[in-house]
Amino acid sequence: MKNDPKTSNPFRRVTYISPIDEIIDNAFQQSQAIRRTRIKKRISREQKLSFLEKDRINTLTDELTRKIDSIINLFPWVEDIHPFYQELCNLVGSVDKIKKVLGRLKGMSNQLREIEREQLQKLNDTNHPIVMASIRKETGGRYVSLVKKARGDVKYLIRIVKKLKSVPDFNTILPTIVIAGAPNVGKSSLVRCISSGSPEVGEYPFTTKQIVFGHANFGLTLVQIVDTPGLLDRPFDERSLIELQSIASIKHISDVIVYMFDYSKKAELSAKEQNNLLEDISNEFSDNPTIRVLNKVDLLTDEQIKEAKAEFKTEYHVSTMEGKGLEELVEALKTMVLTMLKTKEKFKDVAKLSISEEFLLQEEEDFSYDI
Ligand SMILES: Nc1nc2c(ncn2[C@@H]2O[C@H](COP(=O)(O)OP(=O)(O)O)[C@@H](O)[C@H]2O)c(=O)[nH]1
Ligand SMILES: [Mg+2]
Repeated sequence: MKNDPKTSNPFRRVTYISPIDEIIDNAFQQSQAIRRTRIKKRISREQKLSFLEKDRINTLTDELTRKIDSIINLFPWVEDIHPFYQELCNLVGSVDKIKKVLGRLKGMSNQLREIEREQLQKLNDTNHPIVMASIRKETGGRYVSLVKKARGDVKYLIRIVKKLKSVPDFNTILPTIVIAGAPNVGKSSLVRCISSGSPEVGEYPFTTKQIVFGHANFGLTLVQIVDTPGLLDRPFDERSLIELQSIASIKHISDVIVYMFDYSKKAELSAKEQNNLLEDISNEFSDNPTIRVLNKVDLLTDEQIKEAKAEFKTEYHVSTMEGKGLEELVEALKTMVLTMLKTKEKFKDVAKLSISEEFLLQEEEDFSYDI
């Protein structure tokens, strides 16, 4: 499931897009490397030269169109990708422009073939060696002036892929737990603590901070857990349009929000600011249930934990540093996710998640979370 381009980051499969100048240089090198006609028959010198020039033109055209077509084929079909990844495209560029650019490249590839037909026809009409060489040179000239026009377009695609490749491989159909809270509350630490394997470190295209992204095995399904540095950690009214758009993109994949509080002396935001931020997030993610977690209890006295509980109305009290309270939190998350599997529209296609039908048909009463 992880490598299915329909559910994972579609930009990861784009291996390499050659810049236009590299495509041109390679094509000319290949074409110029042909020194002798590959036709062995006993034919006149003029005919041999004519075959040689044809070979060179063919090679040049093939190399150019092959490379340009490979860009078109390698690039994800933006209309088909998940809205989450479409929004990311619109953050670093625009889906409309990508479509236009790919359309222009397709047109260019066809034009090269047309020019080739014309020029080969001209070659057939002469048996003068100097004219033949000049037809081949003219073909190269026409190709270069045409293909160079795509320099900016290809650079644009390279830029998009570069930015979107570093986004973690979010699976768009797995249940997703998003960790929010002020800077330094312990979001990344929590992802590390509750992930089964070693989490991936990546970037959203719109933040310079690293995000930590992991998976946890909840028995009947894998879930993905992701933190949100620089996004869900400040009051919303201080945000730029791009940040708001970024937050909107996360809404496409999030199912549960874990909001973390810090009541220790190290807290970056005051208690009031942390509560305000939670309010902003709850409003924005109104479709997602929120679990309130107090972290860093190792730094607090019992009295302070009580105060924090009253201040933040927290349900779980943990220390990611000492591993305290995490089992209870994970159990609560499991319960929430498993209930969602049964009820949420997003998960109705059970086959994709490899959850047994039997499980989904069970009555709520004999539902066992002990998995
Ligand atoms: N004492 C204590 N420190 C913690 C705990 N959890 C995280 N930290 C520390 O808080 C800092 C920020 O943690 P991090 O996970 O990077 O926070 P993020 O910015 O929300 O992702 C790091 O220095 C962690 O070691 C905890 O439970 N107790
Ligand atoms: Mg972090």
